[in-house]
Amino acid sequence: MSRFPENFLWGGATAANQYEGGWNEGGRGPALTDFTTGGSVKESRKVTWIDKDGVTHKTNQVPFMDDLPEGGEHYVCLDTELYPNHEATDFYHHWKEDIALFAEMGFRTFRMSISWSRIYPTGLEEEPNAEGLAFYKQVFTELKANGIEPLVTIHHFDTPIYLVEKYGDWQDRIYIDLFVKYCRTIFTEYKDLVKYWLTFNEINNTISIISMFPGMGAADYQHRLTHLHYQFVASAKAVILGHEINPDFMIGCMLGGLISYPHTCDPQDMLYWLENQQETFWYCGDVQCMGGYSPFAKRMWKKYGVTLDITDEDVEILKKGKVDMFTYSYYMTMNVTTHQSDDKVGGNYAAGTRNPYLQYSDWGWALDPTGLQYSLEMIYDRYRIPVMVVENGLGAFDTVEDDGSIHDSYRIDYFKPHINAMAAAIENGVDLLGYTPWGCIDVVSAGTGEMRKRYGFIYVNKHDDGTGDMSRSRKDSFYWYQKCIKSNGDEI
Ligand code: P53
Repeated sequence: MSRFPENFLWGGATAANQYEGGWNEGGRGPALTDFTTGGSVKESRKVTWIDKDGVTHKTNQVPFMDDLPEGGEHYVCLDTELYPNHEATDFYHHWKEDIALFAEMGFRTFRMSISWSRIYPTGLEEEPNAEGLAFYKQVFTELKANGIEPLVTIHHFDTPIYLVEKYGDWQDRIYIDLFVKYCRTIFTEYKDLVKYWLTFNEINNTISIISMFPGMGAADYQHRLTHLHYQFVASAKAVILGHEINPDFMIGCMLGGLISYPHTCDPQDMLYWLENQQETFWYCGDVQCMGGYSPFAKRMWKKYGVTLDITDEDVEILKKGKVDMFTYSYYMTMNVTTHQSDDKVGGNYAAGTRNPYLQYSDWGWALDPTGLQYSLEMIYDRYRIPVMVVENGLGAFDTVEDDGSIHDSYRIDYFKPHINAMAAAIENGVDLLGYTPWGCIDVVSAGTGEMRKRYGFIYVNKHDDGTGDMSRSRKDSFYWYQKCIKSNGDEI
C-alpha cells in the first residue's frame, strides 16, 4: 500500500504577482507589487514613489505590506529601474503551454492566485473587468480539461495600488467590504470550476517579518495588528459567503511556516520560544481555525500597547467563519533564544541564530525536513482539520548545459527527505490533503526580486537584467517529480 492517500493532491504552486505578468494588459490595474524593484540578498528591494513637489524617491519598505511613504503623492515606476513583477514569467501569454507541462508531470492540483486588480482595477469599481474574469475562466477550464484541480489563492501580496494610496495598507475597515465584493464575484463566476480556495497568503507575515525591518515606519504593532484584524474579518466573511455560494467549497487559511526551536534548553528559552510561536504563528492560526482570538492575543496587545477596532459583529463573524483546512508554506526552521548570540543567519527571516545540527542554503535558509514532520503533527494536533503543504522547495542557481539540459540534483536531494517527512506525518495520523512545491515553474523571488533564485521543475529563460525569451524547458527534477507522482510518492 502507498504511503500517501490514493487521491493525494500532488501539484505545484505559484502566485500572480510573481508568475502571471501582463501587468498592464487586459484592463488590469496596478498593484502594490508593481512598484517594487529588483534586489538581491545584499541589496534589498525598493519601492519607488513621487512626492507632492514631483521629486521621485526610492525607499526600503516592509515588502508588500506598507503605506505610501509620508509625503508621498503616488507610487510611480521609474524608467531607470527594472520591475521584475511586471512581466514576471509571463503565464499571461504562456498559460496553455504551461498547463500542458504540468499535465505531463502528472499534476493533480495547481496552486495559482487571482490578481485582485485584474478583476477590480482600482478595487472600487461597481462592475468587474470582464476581460480579467475571462482570462481566469479559460485557465481554470484548461486545468480541469487536463484533470488538474485548481487551488486558488485570493490575495497574494498584491493589493490594488489605488486602495493602498487612498486607505493605507489595510488600515481602513472599508477593505473588508471591498474584499468581500471581490470574493463574491470570483466565487460566483468560478463556482463550478474551483473547489479549493485560500484567502490570504502567509497572513502571519504581517507580524512575523517585523523583526527583519527594524526602524522602518510601518513596523509598528498598532499598524500591523490593525491590518491583520481587518484581514481576519474579511477572510471569515469570505468563508461564510463561499459556503453559501457552494457548500462544497474547501476554504483554507494560509500561513508562512515560521517554525522555530528554542536554541537552548534553558527554561527561559522555552518560555521565550512559546511566546515567539504564539505571536508569529498561533496568533493567526487560532483566529482562523478556532473562530476568535486566543487568550494570549490579549497579552500581545498589552505588551505592544495596541488597541484594536473590534466590533461585536466582528466577533460573531470570526466565530462563524472558521476555515475548512489549514495550509502553510514550509521552507525552514529558525532558532530563538534569550541568550546573546552573534551567530545570526540570513534569509527571509533574518532574526534567528544558527542551528548547529542543520545545513544552510546559498540564501541562508536552513534545510530541515524533520521540521516539516514536526510542524505537520503539531498543527494537526492543535486544530484537527485537514492540512495541506502549499509551498516548499529550494531556491537555487541553475546552470543550463550546452545541450540545454539542467542537472538540478540538489533540488531532487532537497525534495526526497521532505516527501519522506510528509509520509511519516501521515503514518502518525495527520490528515494531509496535498503538496504543492513552490515555484514549480521558475518565478520571480518575492524576497529578493531575483530570477536567478530558482525553484522550478520547469526552467524559464528569463534573467535578472530583464533579458531572455521566456522559453520553457524541463530540468532533471521535472522527470523525477513525474515519476514521484506516478508512483504516488513511493518512488522518489
Ligand atoms: P522567495 C518570507 C517572507 C516573505 C515572503 O520566497 C516569503 C517568505 C518565506 O516564507 O515567501 C513565501 O521568493 C511566499 C512566496 C515566495 C516564497 O515564500 O523570497 O508565499 O510568494 O516566493 C519563497 O525565495
